[in-house]
Amino acid sequence: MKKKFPDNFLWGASTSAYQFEGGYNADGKGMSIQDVRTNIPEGTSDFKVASDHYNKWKEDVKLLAELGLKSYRFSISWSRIIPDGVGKINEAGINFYNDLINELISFNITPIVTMYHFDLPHKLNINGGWLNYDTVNAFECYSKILFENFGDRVKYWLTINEQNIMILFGEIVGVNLPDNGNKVKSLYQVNHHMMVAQAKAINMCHKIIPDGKIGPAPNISSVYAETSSPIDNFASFNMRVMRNWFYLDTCVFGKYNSLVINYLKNKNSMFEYNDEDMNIIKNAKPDFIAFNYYASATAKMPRSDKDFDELPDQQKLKSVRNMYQQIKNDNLQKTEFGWEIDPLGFRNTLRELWDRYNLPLMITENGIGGYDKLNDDFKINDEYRIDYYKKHLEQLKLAILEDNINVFSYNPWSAFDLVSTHEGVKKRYGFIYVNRDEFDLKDLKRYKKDSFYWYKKIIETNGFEL
Ligand code: BGP
Repeated sequence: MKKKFPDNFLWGASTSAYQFEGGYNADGKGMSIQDVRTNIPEGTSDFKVASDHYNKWKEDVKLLAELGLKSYRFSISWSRIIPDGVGKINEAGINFYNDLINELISFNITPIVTMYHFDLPHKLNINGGWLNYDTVNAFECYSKILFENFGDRVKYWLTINEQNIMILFGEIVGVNLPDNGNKVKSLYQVNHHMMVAQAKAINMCHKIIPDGKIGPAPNISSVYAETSSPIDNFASFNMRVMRNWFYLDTCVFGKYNSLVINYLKNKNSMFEYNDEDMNIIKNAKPDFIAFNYYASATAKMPRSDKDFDELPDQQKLKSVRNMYQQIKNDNLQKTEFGWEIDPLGFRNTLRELWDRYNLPLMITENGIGGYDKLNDDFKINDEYRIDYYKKHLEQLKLAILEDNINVFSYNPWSAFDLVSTHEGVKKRYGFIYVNRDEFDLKDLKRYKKDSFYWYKKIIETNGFEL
């Protein structure tokens, strides 16, 4: 393990606009679906102020520079740039991101920009959201504006964050996808529209930014079978395809995975598409695959219809009748919030991705949420986070140095504490603590956690010191 990561490896960290910026209605910003969200779980904060990065961006970048980051992955809020999703541009929004990008570059931090992270402009949503093909065209216009305004300095672009999670569990992350009566068909129709939108953005990026690189950013997990019985292996294969490969195959190979298409046809839920869409998808070539990894997944096959029917709602949400049931893995430790921890699963996932697609890989999220506490001496002891990162980075190192996988950037979630998608401010992920509680905004001051100093050292030694 006493080796370095490759030269020029982009050590980074991540955030997303609606979870971090606040300023939800500042300077002409339009509402996004996250700003008007009604399904915020009781006892958790909304996203209106978040970590107030909109006002503190300059001091925040300074902290990122002190951490030693080589890259910073953040998202642009579509409704800050175009308040209604289409039409009028909000110059103040353009200025905000110009300032942020310039500041990052002045510290030699490479910006990695997510174009869309769960925050569709509300106006577009009212008009049918992603079920309406107009949103595809709106995304294309939005992407053109991004590339024209920021493409001279931003060379790494991510299209849509966790498209697969939005399709599979959209409600949890605050994305209520429209339903035309046949829910499964509507979901896959939305997915198809996102696929076309993504492909158009890829093509546009290559046209406008000749040295620009762009890729998808799904959440990818290796999937284990609960037992070695053939039927559970069958289920884990189904889950792997439905959760992971369906999304990436479309983007990389330019065609839909036939297992999922057969499933949809058998359910009379096949979405609509035409040759023109498929040509656009086929011609768009991503330059890399970015992905978020938190833990592996485990699947079994319910032994009967009755078994499936009797599953608790939460479990049903994560399962697909006659295909798979996602279950807990007793071999794995859990975080304070019950998420599984599987560092070797990280390497497994990297190996599977590399084996299947052979494209350069970037990690856009990986991390652990916990209840961090600001002590009287203003220190935050998050040893458990250091342990999580250490074990994952060891596996990443092996994947790069032993498996020879081309991974060029690691951007853990998250740089700063921010509002979790559905578990509030109390679930903290950052290297940098933000002093606010769920409903008490306090002074929003930033404090460096123990993990900050640890990660800084890792970056300084280019991974040698793991
Ligand atoms: C991913 C999202 C992030 C982030 C993270 C942690 O799904 O891309 O936006 O929040 O997971 O999830 P959570 O906030 O639900 O703990």
